[in-house]
Amino acid sequence: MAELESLEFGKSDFVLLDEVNMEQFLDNLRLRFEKGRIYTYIGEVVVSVNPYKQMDIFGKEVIESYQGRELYERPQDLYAIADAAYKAMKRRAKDTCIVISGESGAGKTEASKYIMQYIAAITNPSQRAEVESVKNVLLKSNCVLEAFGNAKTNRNDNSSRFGKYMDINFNFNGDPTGGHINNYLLEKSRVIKQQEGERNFHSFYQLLLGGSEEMLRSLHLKKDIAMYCFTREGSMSSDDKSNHKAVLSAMQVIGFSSEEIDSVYKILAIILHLGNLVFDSDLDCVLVHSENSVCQIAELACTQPDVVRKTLLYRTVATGGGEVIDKGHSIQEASFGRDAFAKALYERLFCWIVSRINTVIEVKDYNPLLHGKNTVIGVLDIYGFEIFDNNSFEQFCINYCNEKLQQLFIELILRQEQEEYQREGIEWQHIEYFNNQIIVDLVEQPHQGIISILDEACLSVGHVTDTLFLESMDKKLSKHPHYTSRKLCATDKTMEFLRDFKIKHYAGNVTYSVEGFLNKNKDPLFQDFKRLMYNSSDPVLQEMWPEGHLSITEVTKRPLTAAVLFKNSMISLVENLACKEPYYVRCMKPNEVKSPVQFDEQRCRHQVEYLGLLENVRVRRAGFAYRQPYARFLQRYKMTCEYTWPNHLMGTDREAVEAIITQHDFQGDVAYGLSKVFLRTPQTIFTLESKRAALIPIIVLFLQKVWRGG
Ligand code: AD9
Ligand code: MG
Repeated sequence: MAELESLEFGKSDFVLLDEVNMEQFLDNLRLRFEKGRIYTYIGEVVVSVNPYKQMDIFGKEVIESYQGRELYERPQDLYAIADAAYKAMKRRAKDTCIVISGESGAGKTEASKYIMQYIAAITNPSQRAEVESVKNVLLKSNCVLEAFGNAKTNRNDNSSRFGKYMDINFNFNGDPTGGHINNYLLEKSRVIKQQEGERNFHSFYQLLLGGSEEMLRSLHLKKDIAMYCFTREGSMSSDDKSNHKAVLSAMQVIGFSSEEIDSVYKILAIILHLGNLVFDSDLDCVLVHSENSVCQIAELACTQPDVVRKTLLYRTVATGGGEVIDKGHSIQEASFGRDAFAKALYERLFCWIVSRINTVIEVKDYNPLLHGKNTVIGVLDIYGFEIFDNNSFEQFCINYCNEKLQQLFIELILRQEQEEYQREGIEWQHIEYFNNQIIVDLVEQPHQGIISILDEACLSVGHVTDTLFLESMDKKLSKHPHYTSRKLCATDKTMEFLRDFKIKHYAGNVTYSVEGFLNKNKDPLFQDFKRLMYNSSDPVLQEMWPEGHLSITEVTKRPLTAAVLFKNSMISLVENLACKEPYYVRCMKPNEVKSPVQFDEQRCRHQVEYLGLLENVRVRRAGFAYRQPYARFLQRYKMTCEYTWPNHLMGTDREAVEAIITQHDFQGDVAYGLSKVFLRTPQTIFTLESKRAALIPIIVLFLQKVWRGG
C-alpha cells in the first residue's frame, strides 16, 4: 500500500513529499537508495539512481508482471516507462521517445539497454522469424557500438564517448520492423591521447588481446598493448578477450561480410601503426623514422609505400598562378597531419559502422496501405553535462547539447501539462521556472552567438589565434548576463595571458579554455590523406572517403566546421524529439567511487539542482498531482463509499466518482475533467489508499465467509 510503502521505503513519487525542498527531496532519495529502491517517479518522469550492484529487478518474470498495467499501479521501474511508451505507441499510434539524461556514469546506457530488452521481450509473441531477426540485430548493435564508441574514463569504466539516438520502428501489430541509429560527436581526440588512468576506445585493446595469432600476424601486430603509443597509457581489462569474440560474432549476426570485418580490423591496425611513426629531420628534409611501419600501413591500406610516405611528408598546394606543387612538411606539421589522419580514420570507421548497421535495420518495402501506420519509439542516450578541471571544445559542445535538451524538457513537460488541462477543460495557472533559452541563444544565435563568432574567426584569412577569438567574444558578449571571461574581469595587465571564458550554464558555471578551439572547430585534414584513402583498393576504405577524388584545385568549398555540424545535428535532434510523446529517465550518480552503499549528499544535491528536479516536482504539484480516468479511479476506490460498493447505481462513472469524493469531503481538492478526475494534493490519494487498505482485510474475510456459505 502506498502509505505503508512510503514509510518503509520512502515516497515512491516525489510529488508526495510533505514539502518540496532540497532537504526532503534528498532524504527521500537517500532512503530509497539505501532500501534498494533505485527508481522514483516525479509524475511520469522516472528518477533513477545508479545502484552500482546487480539488482534482481530485471528479467523475464519481472517483465511479464509489467505488461498491460498502468504506470501508477506498479513499483517504479524502467520497464514501466518502456511499457507506457510502448502502449502509447500501440494503442494511440503515437510516436514516442524516451530521453535518458544524467552525467557520466549515472547509468544512462544501462537504462537504455534494459528498455530495449523490455521492448524485445514483449513483442512478437508469435515468434515470426523476420521480426526476431530485426530484434536480434537491434540488440547486437549495442555490443558493436560499445566496443568502438566506449572507453574507460576516470568517471566510468564503460563510458560512451558518443551520443546515440535510436529509432525503433513498429508495424500496426506493435512488432519491431527495423530502426535507425544517429550518432553524435564521437570524442575522437581520445584516439591519440588519453588522460592518466583512462584508456583508448575498447576496440583497440580487444583486438590486441583477443585477436587470434593469425589475425594479429596478418595485421603486423603483437599481443602487447605497451608496444603501441596509442594504447600504452591504458591498462588491460579482463573482459577484453571475451568481448573481442562477442563483437566479432555480433558483426557476423548483423550481416557484416568477412571482407568488411577484415577491413574494420585493418583500419584499427593502420591507426596503431600510425601512432608509432616518428619523424626525423636530415639536413633540410623531414623523414619518416620507421620505414617498416610505412610499409605495413601501405600493405594494410592496400596502397604503395612510397605513396604513403609522400602523403605523410608533403602536401599538395595550389600556387597563385594555378600551379600545383608539393610542399614539404616541418616535423611539427608532419606529426600534426599523422594525428589528424589517425583521428579521422577512426571517426570515419565509427560512422561507417553505424551506417552499415543502419542499412541492415532500415525498414524496407513498408507499405502503409498494406501494413498500417508505421510508428516509432526513439531512445536517446546522450552525454550528460560535463565540468572537468580543464574544459575544452568537446565540453562546450556537450554542455550546449544539454542546454538544448533542458530547453526541450521544460517545453515538453510544461506543454504536456498545459495540453492535458486544456483537453480536459480545466483551468491552469502558469508556474515560474528558469528558462534557459537565453543560454541556448548565447551559444547558437546567428552572428552574435559563440558558434558564429568561432566560425568567423576560423574563416577569416590571416593568422587568427585562439586569443583573437576570445577577444572577439569579449567584444560582442561582454554585456551578456551568462558570459564572462577572466580577461574581461582582469584589471591589471599581467592578467592578459588568461585564455579562458566562463558560461553560466543552467547546471552551473563552467570555465572553458580557448586553447585549441579554432583547430578543433576547423578540424583540418590535408586533402592528400583523403586522396590516399580514396585511391586504396580496399572497397571499404574507398567508400569512407568519397571526397578523396577531388584534386587540390577542385577543393573550393570550405567544409562546414565541427561546431556548425554539431549545432545542426542538435537542432534536428530536438525537432525530431519535439514531435514525439516524451518519456524521461533522469539518471543520477550516488557517489564518485562506484560504491553501492555510499550516498554522497553534496554530489546528489548538485545533480538534483542541475537536472531541475525540484522545479519538475513544483510544476507537477502546482497543477494536479494525480489524475485518473473515471472508470479506473472508481474501480480502485469504490469500496470506500456506500453508494458505489459493490456496484454504483449512478448514471455515469463520473457521477459515481463524485459520490466517492463527496463522501470523503474532498470537493475542494478536486477538478472534474472530461474523462479524468484530477486531485490537487497527494494527501487525498494517500487518505483514499489507507481507507482502501483498511477495508481490504474486512472484505476478504467477508468474501471467505460467503464462499464457505457461512
Ligand atoms: V556515460 O555518460 O556513457 O560515461 P552512463 O551511460 O550514464 O555514463 P553507464 O550506464 O555506463 O553510465 O553506467 C555506469 C556503470 O554503472 C555500469 O557499467 C554499471 O557498472 C553501473 N550501473 C549503471 N546502471 C546500473 C544498473 N541498473 N544496475 C547495475 C548499474 N549496475
Ligand atoms: Mg553511456
